[in-house]
Amino acid sequence: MTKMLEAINSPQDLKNLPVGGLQSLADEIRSFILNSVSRTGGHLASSLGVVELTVALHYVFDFSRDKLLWDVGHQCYAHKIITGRKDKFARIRKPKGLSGFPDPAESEFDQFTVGHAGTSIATALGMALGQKKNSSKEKIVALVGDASIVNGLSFEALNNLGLVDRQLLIVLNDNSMAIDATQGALAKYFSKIRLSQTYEDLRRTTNNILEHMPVIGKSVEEAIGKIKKSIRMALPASQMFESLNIPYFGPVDGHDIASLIKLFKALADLNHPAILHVYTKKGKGFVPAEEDKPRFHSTGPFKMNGDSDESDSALPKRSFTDVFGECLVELAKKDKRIVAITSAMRDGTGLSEFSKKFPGRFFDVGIAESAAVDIAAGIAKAGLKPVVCIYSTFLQRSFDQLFQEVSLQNLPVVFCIDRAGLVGADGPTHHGLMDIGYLRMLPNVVLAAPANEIEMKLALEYALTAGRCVCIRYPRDIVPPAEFDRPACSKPFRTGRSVTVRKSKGSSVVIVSYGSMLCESLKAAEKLSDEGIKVDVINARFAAPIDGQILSLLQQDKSIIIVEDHSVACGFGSAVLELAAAKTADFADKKKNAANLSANRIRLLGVPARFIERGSRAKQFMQAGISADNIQKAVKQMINAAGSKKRKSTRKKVVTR
Ligand SMILES: Cc1ncc(C[n+]2csc(CCOP(=O)(O)OP(=O)(O)O)c2C)c(N)n1
Repeated sequence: MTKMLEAINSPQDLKNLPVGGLQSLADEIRSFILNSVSRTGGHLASSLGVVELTVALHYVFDFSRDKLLWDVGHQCYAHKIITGRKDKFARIRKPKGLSGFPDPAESEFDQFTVGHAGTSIATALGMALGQKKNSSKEKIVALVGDASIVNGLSFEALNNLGLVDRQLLIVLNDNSMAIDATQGALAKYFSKIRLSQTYEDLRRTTNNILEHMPVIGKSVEEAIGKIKKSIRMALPASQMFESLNIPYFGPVDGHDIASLIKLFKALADLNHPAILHVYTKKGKGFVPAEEDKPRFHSTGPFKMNGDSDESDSALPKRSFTDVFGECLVELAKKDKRIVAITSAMRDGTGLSEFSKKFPGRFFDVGIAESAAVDIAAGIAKAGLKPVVCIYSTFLQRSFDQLFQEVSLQNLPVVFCIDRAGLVGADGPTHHGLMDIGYLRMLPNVVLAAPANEIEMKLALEYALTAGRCVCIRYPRDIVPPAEFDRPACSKPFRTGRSVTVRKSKGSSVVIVSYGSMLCESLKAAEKLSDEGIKVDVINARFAAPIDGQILSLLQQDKSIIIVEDHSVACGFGSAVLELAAAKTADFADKKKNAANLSANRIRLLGVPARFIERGSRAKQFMQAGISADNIQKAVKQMINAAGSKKRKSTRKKVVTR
């Protein structure tokens, strides 16, 4: 670590430095982030871009009292370093280590655990309203990127800023990038302004703002009027925000610490919400990241020349996402009606190739998950075949659209739900553990999950010919190695039909696996077989509708262990239990013997109702209790329980006799 940074253990240490020394500190912070992330991986480019902004914010405000709200929060590394967490960077995004996002459990300087875009302005507004009621004077700052400010939630909050008549500063960090280039009309509007601005213009704007800043007795409106008059151009960005009655200042240079400090000092005293528009460069200071921003948005370990440095990079790794992307391209070649829609996650959802091959059939709608679903509904209504590619955790944003515009209309929209299940290093904000829950209650919606590469292809083929809404969920993971392929997995997908992948004569327990848990289930079955315990394994394939065959197992006197990479509550297993309960009632009505359908012969292995910390997926499986070892243990417990029940009932019989 370099000299200046060594002495920074809290924002107070930074405040003791002269303004003239802060750029050197920023440079040290930047190389600290770079070195550290090159070893651990993490969100790099956005964090490198906001170093000067972060230093200036901490110099002016006192965030042990004042409130700083980060949007998404992936760009908060400099903030973590300044707020006393630099020694923990070696374990960022690792178990028991630092979160890659803000986390109030980690530091008093963090307000909300975040990771989803568009929340900072609304939560800042809420805090401002609360502070106003409490008559407290803490300053509030929201830092939001140009891609996140166009999210609907941000706009709903901007539309309501008039609710508060006190200080609330929104710093719009404009780097003209989301993960890829920012999409949409506003992005074009911002970029037009950006292109028209020279470095000189930015400096002149800064000076003008400072010169005309409202002093006591002068209103914000008066000041803005003067600023506009004295600046050569007519500040078009201001028109948009001022139409919402939000005083707008900028654009200014987001890497000029001394100017930023002066601006923050001036704006901190306004008694009205305001926006400061700053330009920054994503990836600043690391040429490979400046040149390939999407690749360094979130990266694994890398070398200083930008090459990837994964220790096992020699192994060919194909993820479910890769297979999906390839397969969609193949199907789209044959069927011109297929179009793909994503919400600012083209690369993440595997659509890069599709977007290049079929630019006219690819729509990146920006961070606008709800709109993406309704756009897809409209496209389906027009007779095309929309494939919506969104991460499970972000699709949560679209529940009402899934209900009204898709399910209720019974429209054939295909949802490819990536990052379904435990996600590894991003942790609780990004786990996709609720999609089965919020989708399986919707009528007209089929839920499917492939277990491996071949099934990924078959599931997509099925979905695109089913003529109805099909949701396919798959994890952030590589596809299981070929040794886990089973012949039954090559059978085409048929609505609500499972496949039996392992059958052993004399088995009393069946593992019913949903989606990618097949691999863990088969590993468990192998281990049990080594111990002389026979189990069957069923690959359920569908969570809605559920294969009636699964219930018939209970009538065959078998115990069932259901395994899923999803929350136990409202998941696939609970769907089976609901069905078992309904069937029991049904059989009772028809006076059939329903004794064997009892729920105590079913055991659910899924993610419990607590937040699973970041770490590798393998570790998270163990924590959640869904690893091969957990499955093996559960089978043995079930066999023992069944054995002791049998022994008890035999003893009873002996006594009665
Ligand atoms: C609701 C939601 N959708 C998608 C994402 C994935 N995501 C993380 S960061 C990011 C880009 C954010 O861009 P911007 O706000 O401009 O910040 P920058 O990275 O440019 O600093 C996206 C799309 C997310 N976090 N939340």
